[in-house]
Amino acid sequence: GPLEEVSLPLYFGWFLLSSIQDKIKCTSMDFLKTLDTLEAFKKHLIDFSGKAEEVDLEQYFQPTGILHCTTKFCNYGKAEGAKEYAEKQAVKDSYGSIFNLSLGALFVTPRTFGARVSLTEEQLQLWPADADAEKQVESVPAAASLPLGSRAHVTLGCAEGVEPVQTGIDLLEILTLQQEGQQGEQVEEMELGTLTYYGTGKWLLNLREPISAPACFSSFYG
Ligand code: ACK
Repeated sequence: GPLEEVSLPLYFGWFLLSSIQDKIKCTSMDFLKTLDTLEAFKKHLIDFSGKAEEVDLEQYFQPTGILHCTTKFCNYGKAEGAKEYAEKQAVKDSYGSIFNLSLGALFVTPRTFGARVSLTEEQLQLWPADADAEKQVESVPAAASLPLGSRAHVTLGCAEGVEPVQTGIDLLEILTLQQEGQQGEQVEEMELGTLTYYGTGKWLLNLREPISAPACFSSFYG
């Protein structure tokens, strides 16, 4: 019936607890502020904004709501595999439980700003079985050969007119370059970690100390 049809959420995921949300927002804003001032960043500004003019990254990326790591985008049941995912035993068992997510890197592209999440074996149980299909992003064909869970991320901000779904795609692009053996250009040792440039506006900061983020596995209806 119609009730069943609306009983599936927009997405399932881990929702960061509010104390850690504040910490991550501070850390990520500090990072943007620093990135903005680096000569290396200014040198590649044209890739980033299409203009050689300065950008204020803190303004450039707009917040996209509650910080979370999407596991399964269900689109209220319209997405492929949504029902199967919701019925998984691991999903039912873990619903409402707290997990510790490990945020190992921050990344910036002309479109999105995000944090990479490294999932544990236990957390991968909640990663959708059709994630391989999800990795088959048209723009990143090589992403299909990346390990399960590679797309896991927290969206920290999007450029104007960019949808949050882009953040995971941008991450897959960077990981694909790494897997293909592209070392990138190590540009800076920052207090937070090592900053690498992967070309065409793609920046990755490997955090010296991963951020451990407590998060509740739940769903969002909107
Ligand atoms: O930042 P995100 O992970 O990217 O969180 C939001 C959330 O679902 C609500 O929009 C993500 N999202 C949207 N569309 C898709 C999709 N087709 N595949 C995977 N994740 C998606 C978006």
